[in-house]
Amino acid sequence: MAEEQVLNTHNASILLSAANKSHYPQDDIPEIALAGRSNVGKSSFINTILGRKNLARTSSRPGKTQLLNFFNIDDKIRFVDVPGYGYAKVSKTERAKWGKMIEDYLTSRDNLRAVVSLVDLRHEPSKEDVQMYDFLKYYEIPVIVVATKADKIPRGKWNKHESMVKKKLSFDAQDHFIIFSSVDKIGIDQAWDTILDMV
Ligand SMILES: Nc1nc2c(ncn2[C@@H]2O[C@H](COP(=O)(O)OP(=O)(O)OP(=O)(O)O)[C@@H](O)[C@H]2O)c(=O)[nH]1
Ligand SMILES: [Mg+2]
Repeated sequence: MAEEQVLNTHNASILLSAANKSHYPQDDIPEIALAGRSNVGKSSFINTILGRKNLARTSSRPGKTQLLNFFNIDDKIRFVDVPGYGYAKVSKTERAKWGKMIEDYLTSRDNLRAVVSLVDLRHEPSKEDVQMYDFLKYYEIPVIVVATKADKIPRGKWNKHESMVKKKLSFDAQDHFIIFSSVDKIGIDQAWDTILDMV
């Protein structure tokens, strides 16, 4: 998509929640999925770039989002909010179900154009963050790494933290990297430019 103007970002709504393929929307609308550990700020990212307070539900209770939530943006793009990983208090059975749901979606969804992989700019990426990035690279799914919660770090340290995150991920210089904050509204334009380039 060429210009952000072609998309009315105010025209956004939750379309459906799905646990498996049979419930995915059946059309050709491009999708951008959001992945990241529980509580990293995936739902906040969706709300923030759409300028909405609570379209995608956010919570301080991790592990709340259990289904793939499909958001319709002006009938032109969809965001797919994926339940977070790394929440300790989840049973083995639940975790396995989660894994299959995500893997099915990421490896077989023709509509998928890119995954926004969220990490916390404050910390070294977790083992699971690295696994997710490796998984996306293995399947050659375009990745946009969004390092969020930048408001929690002084600007003068952003570069250092960016290098730390990239190093731990063995970041591929061909991928996109965006510093973001839902609190201070940082990185919104860059996120839209990147997303619209990929759909
Ligand atoms: N300071 C700060 N807090 C944030 C930011 N983004 C999200 N949060 C907070 O982090 C918590 C989790 O945010 P969510 O958006 O619900 O996280 P999530 O990744 O959707 O979590 P799950 O749905 O459980 O996987 C909430 O308390 C948010 O207010 C940010 O950029 N800065
Ligand atoms: Mg969420």
